[in-house]
Parts: sequence; structure tokens; C-alpha cells
Amino acid sequence: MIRILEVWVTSVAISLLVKGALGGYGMSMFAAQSSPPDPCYDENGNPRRCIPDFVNSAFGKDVRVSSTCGTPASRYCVVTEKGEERTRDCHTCDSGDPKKTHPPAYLTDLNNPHNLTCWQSENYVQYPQNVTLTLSLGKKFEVTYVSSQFCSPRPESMAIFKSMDYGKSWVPFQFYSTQCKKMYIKQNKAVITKQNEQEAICTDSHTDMHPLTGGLIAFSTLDGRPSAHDFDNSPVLQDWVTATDIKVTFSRLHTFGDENEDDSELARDSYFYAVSDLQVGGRCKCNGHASKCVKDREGNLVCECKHNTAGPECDRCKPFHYDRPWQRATAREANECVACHCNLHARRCRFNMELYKLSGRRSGGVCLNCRHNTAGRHCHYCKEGFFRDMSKAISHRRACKGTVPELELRGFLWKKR
Ligand SMILES: [Ca+2]
Repeated sequence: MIRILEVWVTSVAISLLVKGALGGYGMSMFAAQSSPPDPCYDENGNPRRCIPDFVNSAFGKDVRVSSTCGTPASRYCVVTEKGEERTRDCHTCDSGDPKKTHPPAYLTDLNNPHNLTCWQSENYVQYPQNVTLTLSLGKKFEVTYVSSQFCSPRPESMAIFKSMDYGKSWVPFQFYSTQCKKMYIKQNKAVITKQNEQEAICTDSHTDMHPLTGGLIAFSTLDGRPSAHDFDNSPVLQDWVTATDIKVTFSRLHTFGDENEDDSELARDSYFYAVSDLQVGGRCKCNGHASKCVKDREGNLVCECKHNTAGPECDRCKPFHYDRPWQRATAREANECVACHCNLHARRCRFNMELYKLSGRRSGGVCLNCRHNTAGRHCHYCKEGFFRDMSKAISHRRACKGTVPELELRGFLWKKR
């Protein structure tokens, strides 16, 4: 409330100043410069859902890659086709030469379509060997898509996995293969129903060897999932899109089938994975209780929690705000955490589900260690042996007077008055 008032006062002061100086022109420009309103509260100061901006959370991050060409320097060949004719142009990948290097950093650098930088694997790492790209997002994100833009032909088979526990365990997000059954024991293009919304599917879309360069594979996490339109009320899908880490596994290279022929060395030097841009589109996960994520003192990315919430994902109530259970914010209801009512006599409280239900789901906080000689769930009466001084509010630290002698003394004073 105070903040809003400040903003108002500042903008009025500025607008008066500007009006004086410019005769009323340019006011909006200056007004826009005063501190922006907090998206987590409406104009009346009431809490409302807020979410961080949509970002490519892979941008600038390190990707761990199981195979990269250039150490030592090696030959690779690029296939081009003109009608029926196929030609191979050979080059050198050399990690020691800035002009010929293809490091993992090129996966997540600034993507300039006019000057593509490509990470590239070693040659012919063919099935059953694979090449993996692992990306740590640093915290939980709600992922909307994972995309890879290829400099090489797209893989014949690849899989996308996610982790929700910083890489300890992995679950599949999506499979791509010309032969889903054989490679991943999955039906091609299985239909997703309400019963299996958290299941990865396999598709043979986007697996063609052509284009030989510039092909894209983009996986949209909610695409085709029935509850996507009601995401707010689908804990299953909220869980499905949540990830701390993303892993892309290239399982099988496309070839023209010439890798075992006479000139197999030249052929094998033409088969590798190369990617110009790996993107993970999504939002820092804050459960509707923060509009941005920031680095904490240890350098970890965390939500800047509002609505009396706390935790890296605003996934719990902050201390002393346990009057009702934590909940994710929705479009209709901010579900902010509420402080316990302890009349200023307690610093700690806990939540009691029984009491909460009895109150009609309004209040379930129970104050702990009531001080100043108070007692009760809200520290709202005087503990045994102490007496209420009715001249003071119950929230006053001397509201409860102790011991009989003191009471007698008070009686004595009254009589005297
Ligand atoms: Ca790049």
C-alpha cells in the first residue's frame, strides 16, 4: 500500500514538474519511468497470479556433450545433392583453430541465421553407440518446447528426456524415429488420452534425411494433450512440463547406405550430428507467486517469491504464514499464504488441518509458544494464574497481568482513585 502511494506521489510530482516545463507534453514518457507496478498485485494492492517471462532457458548455458569433433583435428565431409548427383566437400574440424572449431558452446550461443555456428560430433558414432547433449537449467522450469536446429541431416532416431531432480533420474519426454517400434518399443504416433497424459510418445515426423542441412525438430510439451486447455487444473500436466534438466540423445544416424562399401572411409566421414541451436522454451517455475527469477547469494537461480510464499519455486508458505495450506495461484485466485493470528504474542505457528476444516476452510493456524503470559490457539486469552488488564488491547504485551499480589495492588490503586 505504502509503495503504491509512493509511486502515485512520485508520478504526480513528476507530471506537475513536466507540465510546468513542457506545458503538458511528454508526461507519459516520464510517468513510464517511475517504478513499474508489481505484477503480483493489482492496482488496489490485492494479490494476483504472476508468472516470469517466457524465455529460452538454454540460452548461454553450458551443455555437456558426449562427443565433439576436433580433438585431434579430423576430416569431415558435407554431402550436397544436385538432382541425382551427390557430392562431398571435405573440411577439417579442429578444436585448436577458432575458424574450424565446433564446440558445445555453439549450441546455445546467439543464433544469427546469417552466420550459423554449429556444434558437431565426432564422425560415425553409430547405433548402438549414441551421442548425448545434457543441459542443466539450474532450477525447475515449466518447459513449453525443446527444439534443435540441425546443420547435419536430422537423426534417424532421437529421444528427449527430462529430469525433475537435477539429473538423478530421467523420464522420456518424446521419441523421434523412422522405426518407433524397433528403436524405442513404442507405437508410432500413439494417441494421448486423459489416462496417459504423462506419457512420452514416438513419432516418425521430422525424421526424414532431407533437408540435408537446416532441418528442425521441435517438441511441444503440451501439444495433443487433452488437459492442455485446462492447465491450471491439471496437476498431471503441471508435473509433466516441469524439468530441472533436459537431455537429448541422438540414437541413430541417417545414412545413404554406403558406409560399408568400398569407399567407406569417405562415407563414414560424412555422417555425424551437428546442431546450430538448441532451445528450451519455458518459464521459470514459481507456481504463480513470482514474476521473475533472480540469482541468490550462492549464485543459484530462485524465484523472487511474493504472496507470503518461500522456497526456490515459491512452493511453500513463508514462516508464520500457515493459516491455510499452500496452493498454486490460478487465474482466478492468487491463493496467497496468510499469517497466523497470534495477537503479536507468538513468532511461530503451525497448520492444523482439523481446525481448518472445522472453520469452513478459512483458518487453520495454531500459535506456538505464546508469550507475555498469554495462551490459546491465537494467544487470545491470559494463561492460568494471570488476569486480563481490560484497559489494554489483547495484542498489548502487558494485556495479561500476573500474580494475585499485583492484582491486589491494582485493586488498591482503584480504590484510591
Ligand atoms: Ca549456434
